[in-house]
Amino acid sequence: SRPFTEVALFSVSSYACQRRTTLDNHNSNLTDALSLLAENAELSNEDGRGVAFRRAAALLKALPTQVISMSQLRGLPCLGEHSLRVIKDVLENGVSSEVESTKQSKRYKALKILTGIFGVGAKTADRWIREGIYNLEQLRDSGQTLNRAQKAGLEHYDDLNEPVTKAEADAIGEIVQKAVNSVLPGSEVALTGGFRRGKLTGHDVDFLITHPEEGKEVGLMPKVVAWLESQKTTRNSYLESKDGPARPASNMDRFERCFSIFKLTKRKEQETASHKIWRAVRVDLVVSPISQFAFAVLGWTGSKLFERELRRWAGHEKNMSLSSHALFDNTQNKYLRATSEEEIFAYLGLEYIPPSERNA
Ligand code: DGT
Ligand code: MG
Repeated sequence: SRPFTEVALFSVSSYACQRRTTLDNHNSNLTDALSLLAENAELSNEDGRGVAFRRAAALLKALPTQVISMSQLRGLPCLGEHSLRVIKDVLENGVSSEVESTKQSKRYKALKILTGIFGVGAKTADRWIREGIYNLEQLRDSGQTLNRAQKAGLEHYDDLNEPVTKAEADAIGEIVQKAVNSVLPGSEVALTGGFRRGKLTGHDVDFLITHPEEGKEVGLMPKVVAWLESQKTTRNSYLESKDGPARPASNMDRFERCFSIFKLTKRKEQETASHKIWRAVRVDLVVSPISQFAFAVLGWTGSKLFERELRRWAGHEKNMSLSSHALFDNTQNKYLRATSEEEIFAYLGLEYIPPSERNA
């Protein structure tokens, strides 16, 4: 038996999709530090470093208790040299010097501010910084040409950087349901993204739309958007802006997708001194044919790292290719059909992980 002074050692699977990661995180002091460095790497187009920090943070999120000593981490996967250095710093000094200096850096501050604009990604922000633009005032004064999404992003900057609550997500869900039912009765709307995982706030609200009859969903998105826009004259909540390219369309995404901004009417008690009776909220709409729906639900529920790990597991461990559309078995050279997330996990040889435990 071990001496009682020894701290518990953890045993953790190496892929995040093999683990159950709930929202209660016993190591937020460590995961906040690593997440900030991940974010900084991603904003600097250093994706490899970003993923390494994200994996390390995800591993710590899955631990059942708080880490108090480096010795507890011995033998654990996903913790690279750099991440271990950051963890050690936080455990010994309360903060990581690298995190502190990143937070203070002019470049990080500018990247945060500029990418906080709807429609502005790391590349655009980087270009602006090189042109001497570090904040919104300098951007406004610079005379830079902004696309439609970016103009809306700048106009509604404060609203869009205010976290969306679950109550707001539900209110928007009702509007989307109404829009979809009006233009194509029988259509179904599913809440995806962070709110499906049980998060209480989010940076946007994600919905997936389908119809039980294959093919009926074709051309649905423009109709939904037109319906939402037609509500502009009423006091109800409506769509303000759409289309992008808010994020570059990856070749994985062949769905009809619409990044949009909703004007959500505030309830009486939420009205502020400014007497603004609505607030802007980001809403991400995706349409999927019913035959791909299970893959789409799985692919859009997240977290982003959980998704990435599922695809890595499929490729490296199962010789399969997983996307938000399908699962292809390279060994059998065929697509594997599924009508539920449970079936997809089973094909992948993984224990089923419910959405609330995909918060890697
Ligand atoms: P949030 O909104 O900050 O609270 O967090 P999430 O988890 O809702 O993240 P979000 O809204 O960026 O994306 C929702 C999920 O959709 C995300 O967990 C993974 C997936 N996703 C996001 N962007 C893409 C994309 O470009 N392609 C694919 N296939 N999936 C994406
Ligand atoms: Mg989201």
